[in-house]
Amino acid sequence: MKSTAIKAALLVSTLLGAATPAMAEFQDRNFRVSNGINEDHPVNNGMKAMQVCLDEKTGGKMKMTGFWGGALGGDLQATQALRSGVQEAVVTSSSPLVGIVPALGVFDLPFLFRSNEEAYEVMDGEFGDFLNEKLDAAGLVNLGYWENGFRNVSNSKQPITKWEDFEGLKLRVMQNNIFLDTFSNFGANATPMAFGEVFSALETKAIDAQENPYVTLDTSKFYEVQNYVSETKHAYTPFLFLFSKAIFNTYAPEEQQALRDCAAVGRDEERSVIQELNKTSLAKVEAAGLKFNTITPEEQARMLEKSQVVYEKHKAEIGADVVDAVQKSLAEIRAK
Ligand code: TK8
Repeated sequence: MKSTAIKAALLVSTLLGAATPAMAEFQDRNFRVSNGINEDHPVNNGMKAMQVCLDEKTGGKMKMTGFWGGALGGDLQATQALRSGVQEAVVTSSSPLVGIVPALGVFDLPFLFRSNEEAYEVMDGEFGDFLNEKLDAAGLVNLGYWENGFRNVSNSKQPITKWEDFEGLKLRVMQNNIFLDTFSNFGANATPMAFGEVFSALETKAIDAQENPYVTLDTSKFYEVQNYVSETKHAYTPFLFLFSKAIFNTYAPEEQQALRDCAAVGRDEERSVIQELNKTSLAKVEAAGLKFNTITPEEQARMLEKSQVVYEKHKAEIGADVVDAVQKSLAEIRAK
C-alpha cells in the first residue's frame, strides 16, 4: 500500500516536474501597443490573432492591450518612448522614423513596389532582416512587417489624373523628406504633419489633401471631409510592429520567441483582412459620395520618370547599399 502511494506520488511529481519548467519561463506580462490608427483597422484583427497565439504559447500569461487613435502619442513620440524603455510596443509606419534609421527611407521611394506580393517577399526575407539589424542598433526590436499598404491620394478639389494636377494642392505628407520632395516635385504645396492632426486639418481646410491606403481613408473617417479619391499607388509603406529593446531584453528567451512567432501569425491575419477590407472601404467611400478615378499605367510611368530626381537626391542618405540591395532583390523577384 505504502509503496504504491509513494510510487503514485513520485509519478505525479515527475509529471509536474516535466510540465513545470516549460511554463515557468513565462511570467505574467501585460504590455501596451500604441496605434495611430483606429480600433476598427485590420491591425486590431492581427492583434487578436496574435493574442490567441500568445495565450496558447504562454498558458495565458502574456497579454497585450491596444491603444488606438494616437492615445499614447503619435508614431514618432511612441517610438522614442520605446527607445527609452518607458513604453513596450508600437505599430507605426516606417516613414516617420527615418530620422532614427535613415535606411527605412527606402520604403518611401515613389513607385518602388508594384505589388503586395513583391513587397512581402522583400520585407519577410533577407532585406527585411538587414533593416531589422539597423532598428535593433537603434534600440528597437522589429517583431515583423505588418501592412499599411499602397497609398492613394484623396482631396477636396479635383480628380488627380496626372502629376500636373498636384499644382498648388495643399497636401499633408508624413514627417518624411522623401514624401515632401516627391509631392513638391509634382508642384504640390506639401506640408509635413503628424497623423493625429490630419482629420481636423482637412476639416478646417487648412489642407486640401492627404495620402493613405483606402482602409485608413475609411477607418479614420477622412472620407467625411474629402471629395475625390485617386488611385495613385505611389508608395507601399509597411507598419512595423516594434518592441522596446530595453524591455525585450528583460524577457526570457522563450517569451521573446513567443512574441516573434505570434507577431508573424498576427501579420498574416492582418494582411489578409486588409485585402478584403480594401475593397469594401473603397465601396464605402464611394457610397459616401467621393468621386473615384484610377491613374493610367502610362501616367504612373511618367510620375516615376518625373521622380528620378527624388531617387538621386535621397540615395546617399538612405544608403546607396540599401537602395541597390532592394533593387537587386526586386529584379530577382521580377525575373522569376
Ligand atoms: C498611423 C500612421 C498612418 C500613416 C500616416 O499611426 O501617418 O499617414 O500612414 O497610418 O502610421
